[in-house]
Amino acid sequence: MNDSLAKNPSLHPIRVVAMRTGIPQDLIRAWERRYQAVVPERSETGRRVYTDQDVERLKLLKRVVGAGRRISDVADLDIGTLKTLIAQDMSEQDAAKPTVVAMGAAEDRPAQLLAQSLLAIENLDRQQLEKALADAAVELSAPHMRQQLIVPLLYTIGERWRDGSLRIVQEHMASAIVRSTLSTMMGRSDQRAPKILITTPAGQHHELGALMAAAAAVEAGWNVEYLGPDLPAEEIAAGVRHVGAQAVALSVVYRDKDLTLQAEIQKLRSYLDPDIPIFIGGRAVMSLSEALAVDGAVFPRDMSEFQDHLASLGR
Ligand code: B12
Repeated sequence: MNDSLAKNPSLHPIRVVAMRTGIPQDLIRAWERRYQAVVPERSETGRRVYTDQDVERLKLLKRVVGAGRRISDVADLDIGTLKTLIAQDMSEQDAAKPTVVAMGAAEDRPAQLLAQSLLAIENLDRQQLEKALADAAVELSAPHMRQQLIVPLLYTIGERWRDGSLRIVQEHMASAIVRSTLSTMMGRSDQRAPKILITTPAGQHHELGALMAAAAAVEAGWNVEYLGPDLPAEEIAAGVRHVGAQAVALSVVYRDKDLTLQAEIQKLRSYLDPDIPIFIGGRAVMSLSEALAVDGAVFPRDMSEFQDHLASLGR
């Protein structure tokens, strides 16, 4: 590595900062982008480099935010003031309930953001929905944002669409904004990492699960080739060969009654090298996993199990 990172032991890449502070990389970047909570230097190759002071600052910010304060209120405080705040919060912890109440409020945040998002969708208010999701990206870690906000939001939209209390136009607006939020959350892959190709099989038009899987795979350290939805087996196999992917992940959200899906998965298996695993997830998989079971098909129960598989494969 021919840049300042390798030469200076008191400068750290974002991966190390995330490990030392316990703050996910995307949240560190969001705090920087939106609030300039830390402003890292760039290495000669353009990567963010953080000083020991940045690391300390982030640890302190994490503590004050954990005690219920909003990052927007504290991001520009200096290290001394942050330490004073923490000391005050700690000394008042026994006597006063506010810290506990504030932490409770922080824990309810996904529920508040969900309510705001639904209201914005009801009102067809694009800006409000974008704002709720942007706030969530700053305040929640990426996995929490997906599991505690985006997934419940999509399920609620589905229920309300079915019972007629939301219109298709409202669902479409929400899907479009969630789609672009998830694409942003996916971030950039490490080009040297092992490759995984992610898509949905032919006939499956729901792509948000595939995008969530893509973001999870990037977080697990894989180089993701994301191809959007509705791809025939021949094209998936051509894509795998072209980019040299070592694994494929498919999202299956719609439980269609015809047998297209089963046939597509079987074709894909026959086109791919036998040691390339095919991960299949999505709400329709539970009831279809027997029908879709081909050699090398893996049905992770959730995203973290998917990430565990990727971690052991990538070693
Ligand atoms: C948005 C939406 C649409 C949008 C999709 C837009 C887009 N760009 O993706 C559009 C308008 C295209 C659409 C179309 C249709 N939809 Co629709 N749609 C939805 C809605 C509201 C959200 C879908 C979604 O993204 N869900 C979130 C997903 C990601 O959740 P999930 O599958 O549980 O996934 C979780 C895990 O399983 C995992 N996961 C997902 N994928 C993967 C992959 C891997 C590898 C791993 C490890 C994990 C994993 O991660 C998620 C998080 O935990 C759902 C409601 C719902 N409950 O999902 C209805 C829903 C799925 N749709 C439904 C229907 C009926 C349709 C249509 C038939 C409507 C129509 N008459 O045309 C078509 C079918 C299109 C097709 N052939 O695929 C039904 C499906 C019923 C069924 N039989 O399966 C639902 C459930 C609505 C309902 N309540 O009835 N839809």
